[in-house]
Amino acid sequence: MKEKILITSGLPYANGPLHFGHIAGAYLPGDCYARFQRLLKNDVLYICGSDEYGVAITLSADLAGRTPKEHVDIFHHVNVGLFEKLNFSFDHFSRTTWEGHKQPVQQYFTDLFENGNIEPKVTDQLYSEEDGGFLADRYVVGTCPRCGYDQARGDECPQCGASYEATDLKNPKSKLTKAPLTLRQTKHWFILLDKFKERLSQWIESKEWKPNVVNFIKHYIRNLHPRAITRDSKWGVDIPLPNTEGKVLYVWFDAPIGYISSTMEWAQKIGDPEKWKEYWCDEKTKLVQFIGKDNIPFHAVIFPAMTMGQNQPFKLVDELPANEFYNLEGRKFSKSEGWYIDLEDFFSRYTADQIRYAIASNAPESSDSEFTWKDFQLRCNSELLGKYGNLVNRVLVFARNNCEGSIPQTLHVEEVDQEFLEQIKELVSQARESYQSFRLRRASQLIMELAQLGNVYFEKKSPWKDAKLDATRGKMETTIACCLECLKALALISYPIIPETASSVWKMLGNNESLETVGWETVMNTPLPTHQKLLEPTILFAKIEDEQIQQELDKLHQMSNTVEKEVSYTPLKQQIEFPDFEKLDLRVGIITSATALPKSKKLLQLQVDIGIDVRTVVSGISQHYQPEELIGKKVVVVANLKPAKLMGVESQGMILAGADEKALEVLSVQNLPKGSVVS
Ligand code: B3M
Ligand code: ZN
Repeated sequence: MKEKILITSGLPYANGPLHFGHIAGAYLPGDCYARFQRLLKNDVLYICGSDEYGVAITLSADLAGRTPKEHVDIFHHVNVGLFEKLNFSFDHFSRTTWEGHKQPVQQYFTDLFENGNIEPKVTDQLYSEEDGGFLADRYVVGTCPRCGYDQARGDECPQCGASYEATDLKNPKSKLTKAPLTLRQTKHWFILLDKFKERLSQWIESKEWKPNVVNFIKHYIRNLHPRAITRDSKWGVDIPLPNTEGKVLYVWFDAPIGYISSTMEWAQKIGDPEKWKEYWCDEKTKLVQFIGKDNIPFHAVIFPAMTMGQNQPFKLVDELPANEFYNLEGRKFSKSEGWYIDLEDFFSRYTADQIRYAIASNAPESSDSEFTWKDFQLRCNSELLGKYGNLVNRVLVFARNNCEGSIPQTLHVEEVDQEFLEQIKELVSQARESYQSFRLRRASQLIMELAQLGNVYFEKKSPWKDAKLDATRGKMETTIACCLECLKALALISYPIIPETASSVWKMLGNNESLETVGWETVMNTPLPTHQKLLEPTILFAKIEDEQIQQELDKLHQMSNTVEKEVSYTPLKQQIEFPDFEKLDLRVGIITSATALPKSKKLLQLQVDIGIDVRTVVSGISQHYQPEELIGKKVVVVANLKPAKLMGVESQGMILAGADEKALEVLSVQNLPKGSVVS
């Protein structure tokens, strides 16, 4: 029976270029799954689109000096371009700024509102005269209520990590205009999520999702409370209520409905405008949503609650394969920190299949994983080229030279051949299982196991020996026919991950119809037709040299080093007169002893010889220096500072040091003798 499968991948924000980290999370697994299900001849619809509203977008548009629309136009096209380069097979890729998106979004709101699941509430929010409105958290900076850091963000402090409401900040200011902010009352609408606790808990019980996903959701459901679904902004879907100017629906309210509106746009595009309902409004549809783990609450709880509380018979998600994070060489991908791969550059040297395979074989399925250039090289050279490419090439070249370039007969099937054919079938069925259960890593392994099986069989049967004598020709032909069966299976099971390569192997075997047209069952149950003409084999993968990988690594480190790090400098103190400065008596002194002060984490007790006398100085540097490394060091001492008691010890001066948040360095001189005056 044909299954109806609606597949979605999380809608990417049109707010910047996607990178391989995103691709590994929500996209490549979705595309491989869609391709696999099409091979099974299921009724597949694969939907995605750009997520184009929200404050994150207006803020980056403002910073870039563009209107939000100009901004999303740019990144929508950039991301569509990337998906094309990676051979993605979406049936439709829409945008939430599409005209038709509004209607279902407003319908959700109206239904929820009329059903008593949405209520307004008046709250105090930060308002800016100068910016002409209320400011969302991301637009606010101020002084951290916990540590006093004066560049704290609207929702959290980068210095001490505190998280709070923007209204808790001291001296809140607009990030853009620096204007001071005041509190004003504003009305917002809240979805009463707590009303759905019971239904959500029951619904989640029936799901056999990954344990970490299910546990996370159960915990999340216990703590549900009303959540604001409107914002003070002009960029978003209008609230379908009177007197709501200057307010729009929150991006996480409209975005998931983008899956539905994208399907509606698809139906219009194919000239059958009602057809979207066959997917969204049919209990028999299987809805599979691919996302990154940070999107779990919205897909597993909030959107399902929204759907439960409105009036259309829309599907709830059936499978939620949420992936962990995928990093780059031990760090998060970050364009602003120069830690990324330039994709234009990447695709000028490597192919979509190479990166698709590298990501799939190391996908962040049960824990975070990462892209490293070394791993990429290894996967491409020893697996794709060394195992897969090698088998395809040696078999096809041999068949051209020895079997008149067509598929030979299998007249001499012996036990080893029979066994080989059985093993092929077994690996193919395991691969099918793996794809079905969203395990791309395992599927990638199986592809290579199958290629290796073929290579070992070819070696073992040594058809080049049998080709020499007429008596053994039949045996050689059987060997090659079996090898070609192996290539056929290899093309089939590798198609979801490396579709371009798989399709060309399939064609080289002389097939005209595409793999998807023929389908998994038929491919496996029908032997390749005897005498079918083989095509000339072409090179599938190029070797990646060590120097190339070294260059990639050098480039990455260079980019990250040249990025100017964002630093906030301590403000300058008030100006002083020269006589004020002259009062200081600074001397070069040699540290003659250094010991830790008991009970103090920071202080060291030093003896410093400044020529005139030897004095005790207590200095707060023990977290940065071992006592031994200080002995003999020539430092600069403030020699006329009034003595002060620190932890019970009289300190007769101070040594100069420079410091930032992390590092501290004592100022020292090289050649001057002790007692020298510093001025
Ligand atoms: N754009 C978040 C993200 O890219 C968001 C997903 C929306 S799915 C409806 O992580
Ligand atoms: Zn702080």
